[in-house]
Amino acid sequence: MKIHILTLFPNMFAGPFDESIIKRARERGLVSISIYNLRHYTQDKHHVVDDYPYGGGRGMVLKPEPLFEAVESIRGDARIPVILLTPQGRLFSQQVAQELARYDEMILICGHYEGVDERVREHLVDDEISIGDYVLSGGEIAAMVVVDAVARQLPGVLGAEGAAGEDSHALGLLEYPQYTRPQLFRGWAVPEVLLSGNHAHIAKWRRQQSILRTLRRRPDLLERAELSPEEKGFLEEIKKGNQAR
Ligand code: 6GU
Repeated sequence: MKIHILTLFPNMFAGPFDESIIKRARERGLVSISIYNLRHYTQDKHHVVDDYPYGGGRGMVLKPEPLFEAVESIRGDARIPVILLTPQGRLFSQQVAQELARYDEMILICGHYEGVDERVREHLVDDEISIGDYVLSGGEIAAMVVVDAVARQLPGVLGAEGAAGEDSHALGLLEYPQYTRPQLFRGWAVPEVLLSGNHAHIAKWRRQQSILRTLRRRPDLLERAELSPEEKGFLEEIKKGNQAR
């Protein structure tokens, strides 16, 4: 997959894509990430990218020309989806990450200031994404979040770390508790079942822990989770127990 990122702050991207899983994916040619400085797509002497809002009000608005110039120079005649990162976008999730992972190529625009000229939304952008209900100083960190979550979905990106299909949220449940050595740390023991060597017992315990944890922390997720009849029974039992207490 080819990802193009348009930003006023290209230096912000030094680092996150140069470590760990994304670094390896880039080195192996599974994903390519190109960063473009919007200021390079201005035509005026002072490389102005923003201006005052018509009608007055606070803040500055990103001008349409550099954004159109940049997108058109990247895509030429090709049809590449253009996604604006903005707190007004649809909420990003594991499902949206899976959806974007199906593209061969995409262009991400990092919004800034009080926003972008509405004509960019209407005539250039195909999709708008927000990573959560809070306001960031710009779309850059959101773009990094989207790129990381999408790249993990691409075939071959996760090696020894396992498959993205097993990631928490992909299954609609939170991850079960993990332990490593030592078996006893400051008097706190690792649950006996994990030492048993009985893989069926371990798998069942982990599923139950995932269900418990999801019920306690994110009951909203349980509605989408696929549970076996036995697991539904388990869930009903703990719900009953909770009511009794
Ligand atoms: Cl995509 N941009 C900004 N500026 N703030 C955000 C966001 C995006 N998603 C959540 N908050």
